[in-house]
Amino acid sequence: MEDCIFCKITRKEIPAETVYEDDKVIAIKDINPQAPVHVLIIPKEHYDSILTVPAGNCIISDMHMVANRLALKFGIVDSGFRLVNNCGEDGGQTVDHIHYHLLGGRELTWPPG
Ligand code: IU
Repeated sequence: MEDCIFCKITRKEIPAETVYEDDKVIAIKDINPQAPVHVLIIPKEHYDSILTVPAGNCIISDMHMVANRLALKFGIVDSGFRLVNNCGEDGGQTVDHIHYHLLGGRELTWPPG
């Protein structure tokens, strides 16, 4: 996607603090962190949201596996963490390229705002 900000980040046209990368997924530090650990896990292939990922596509489980690895890397496995996908306007999605937020490093409250 030509104008998608996360596609531009995956193509390295816009700088980001990359903490993980493989052929399918990139993970970057969020520019506006909401917790001591706040990483975005982004597939390199563009999908507008979780609603447009085709059934049987492995990208969702790939993203979860990256989240597990990063939780280990950032030392938040024992304390716990949250993996969030915002979908659509009421869900708080502001970038229309599917991504998960990995949040941890502090006690997270519930329910979310
Ligand atoms: P959301 O779930 O679509 O609202 O999440 C988008 C996130 O992307 C949000 O937390 C932003 O701070 C973050 N972000 C970023 O890290 N770098 C950027 O260039 C842009 C947004 I635009």
